[in-house]
Amino acid sequence: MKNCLLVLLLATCAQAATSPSSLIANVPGRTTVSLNGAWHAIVDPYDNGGGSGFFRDEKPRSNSDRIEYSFDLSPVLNVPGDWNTQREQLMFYEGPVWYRRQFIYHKRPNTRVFVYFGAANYTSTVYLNGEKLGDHEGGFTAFNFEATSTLRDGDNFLVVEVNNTRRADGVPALRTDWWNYGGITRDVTLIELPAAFIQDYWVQLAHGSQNEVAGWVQLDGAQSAQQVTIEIPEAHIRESVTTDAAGQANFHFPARLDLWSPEHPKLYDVTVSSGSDIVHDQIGFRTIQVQGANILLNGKPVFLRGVSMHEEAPFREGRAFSPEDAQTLLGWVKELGCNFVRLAHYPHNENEIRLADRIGLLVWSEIPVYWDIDWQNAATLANAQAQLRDEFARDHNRAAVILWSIANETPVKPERVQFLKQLAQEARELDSTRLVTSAMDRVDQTSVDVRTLSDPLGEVLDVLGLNEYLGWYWGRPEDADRMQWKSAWNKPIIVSEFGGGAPFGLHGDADQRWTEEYQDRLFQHQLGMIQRIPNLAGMAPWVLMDFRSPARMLPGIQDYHNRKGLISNRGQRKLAFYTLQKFYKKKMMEAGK
Ligand code: GCB
Repeated sequence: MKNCLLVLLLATCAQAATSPSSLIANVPGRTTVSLNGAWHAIVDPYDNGGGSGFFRDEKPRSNSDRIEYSFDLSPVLNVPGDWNTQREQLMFYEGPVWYRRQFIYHKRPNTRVFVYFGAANYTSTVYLNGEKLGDHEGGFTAFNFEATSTLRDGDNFLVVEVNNTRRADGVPALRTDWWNYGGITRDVTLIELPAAFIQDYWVQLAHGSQNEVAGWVQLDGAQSAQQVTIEIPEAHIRESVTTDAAGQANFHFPARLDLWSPEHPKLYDVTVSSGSDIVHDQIGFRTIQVQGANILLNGKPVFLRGVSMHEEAPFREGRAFSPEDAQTLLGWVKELGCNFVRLAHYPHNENEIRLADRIGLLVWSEIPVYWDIDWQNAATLANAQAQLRDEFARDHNRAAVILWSIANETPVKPERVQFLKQLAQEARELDSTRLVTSAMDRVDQTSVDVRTLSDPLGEVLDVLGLNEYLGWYWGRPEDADRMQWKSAWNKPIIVSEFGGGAPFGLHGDADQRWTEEYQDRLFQHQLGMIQRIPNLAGMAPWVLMDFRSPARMLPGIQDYHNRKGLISNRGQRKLAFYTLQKFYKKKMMEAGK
């Protein structure tokens, strides 16, 4: 109850807040020019390119000129795409790569142009026609820079230095259990906009209400107050508001809407217009709240039948990036009988989130505050906060997203709680309408067969994520039959990870590690135990599909892959896939879904 009140208070503040990021709502329907495709790329392990001015893309003007690089003579890398899986020598490469793309652009009057990157891992410096547009840090969030005055009519060239060197002060820091894929991993687009345009908007149900819509619109470049119109034709809604001096307008109006849910993923066409700018989006409306140990979707308790997944490409190696990748991965999630997916451990690409909206999957979205990071470093905190803001900026209109996860398996120590408290606060200031969570793995051994979740971070979360690997990293699978769980808080618990590794096709006894039989046995005992966890509101076992990891070296078994997938990276379902599927089908029947 106390929580609800707090959330309600914050709700009022958040709904009056302006857009927190300069990210442009890159919605379908905007006029865009794709810069995807082949980019010439120079691999620069000693980082010579900055000093040598690679961003100028110079060519020798005479026979005696000394220019010690050439984009024209360098091989190409495909964008979007990680570099690691495009060239064998780059599989383990960590360092700078310089990308160059030439393109022809015809300038248009009264048009502003932004260059938009879906993501590039980990730092990026962007230059257009030899001039720097800006820098970005963070491997999984979108960013854009204005290019209007730097663009030329005719030939242009864009140079991007992308560097995936791991950093002790980075987010994530030096150690992860996933591949450090480098490169421009998501789409690159030029977005054309009028002089004054709709930078961002938030259209959603007012906090705690199922029949009022509330939100804001943020204009960029407006010289005076402007009228903004929000339309939801199917619901007979047409509302106009006027922006203030900062180009912002809040709105609040009654609405009768068919609510979005996994069983009924209803999306409405929503139009926001102002002056000559208009955006078309498809938006679902639903509420998500916590009441005691329950998660309520549209006011009713929901059990989250989920699975965790990485953004790893099915059937080929590397980062997933295409709508087809998303279809395959989320298709498997559906096939398992899930209504929920944990997109670990960083913001996934927008294709996945939009598809989840369309097919009805509730989403746990996470920033890569993973294991140990530089908790006492103010710049690291600022970086994590910026990643959270950028994640929110891109996805806040998506009904599918219900949980912001601020961290995964972070060590219990005071400076970490301090850091994460500030992130939780940031998440709530940005968005009071969703729930804040984190996956935690530190539990107390209360007695031989009792474990208690008492990580002090639990205090600041709405929903507790529990990563427990009973039967894999500790104990035997059968120990689950006796194990009891307690929690220091009366809050919903999601078992956010458990699992065990088995390469597809390795068969043997059920007590032989690495066999599909062992993995399956582990799942069978886990599923019995999990249902006895008090306050259980959902689960997301580890993991949908095998994925690459530099930390998994065992030859013949892992070969640099984490094999805890229920499906191999060639799409083969393992025994445990069917066990989980059967369990979820039963849960669905019980819930009458
Ligand atoms: C975890 C981590 C996840 C790892 C997994 C494992 O607890 O959250 O990133 O990949 O365990 O397989 O050990």
